[in-house]
Amino acid sequence: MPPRTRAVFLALIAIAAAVATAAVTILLTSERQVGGQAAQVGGAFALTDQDGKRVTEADFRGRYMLIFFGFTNCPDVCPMTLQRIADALDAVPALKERLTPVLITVDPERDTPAVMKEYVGFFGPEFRGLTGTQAEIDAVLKAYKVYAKKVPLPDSALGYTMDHGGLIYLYGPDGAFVTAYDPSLDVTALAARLKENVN
Ligand SMILES: [Cu+2]
Repeated sequence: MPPRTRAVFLALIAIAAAVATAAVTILLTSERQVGGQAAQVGGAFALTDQDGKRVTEADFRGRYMLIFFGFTNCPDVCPMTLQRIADALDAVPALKERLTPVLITVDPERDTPAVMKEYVGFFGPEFRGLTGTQAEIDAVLKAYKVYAKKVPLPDSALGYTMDHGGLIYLYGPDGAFVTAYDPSLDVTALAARLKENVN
């Protein structure tokens, strides 16, 4: 190889190595960020349950918590998701001994403890419904990185609806984040994932 060709060749190898190193670094960094982000989701809260009792995350220690954020006036996503959670628990009854399904409202203005009690009662006696002051709910939404926004409905008796997002979050008996599920998972898939993650 003439010296000039050889120099170009070596330079190309050096560039390729630098690109590969950069790619690996980016991959490792993004993985670390995803892991770090997951670990930061959730945490402490102080809310009121469907019986009007004050509760914190510590009251759930020793059991898994399956948390979903929604509101009782939701026309579709919330009732459908809660029904799938109820059906998944019915499909694997052993889960009920280890896990408490929890609905945290994104609409504390209308979802009083009494309203929450009636609503979660539709899905099963094991469901807990948590509400609080607007400030308490805002703090929880922020900690769990859940998007929720009031949307006026001028032509409806409801007055407004809530635009909201969020996953179904699983926390372990020690309060640590385990995983999150897509709320659109069907009953079979959700039951299988829960069986895998709850032990
Ligand atoms: Cu909803």
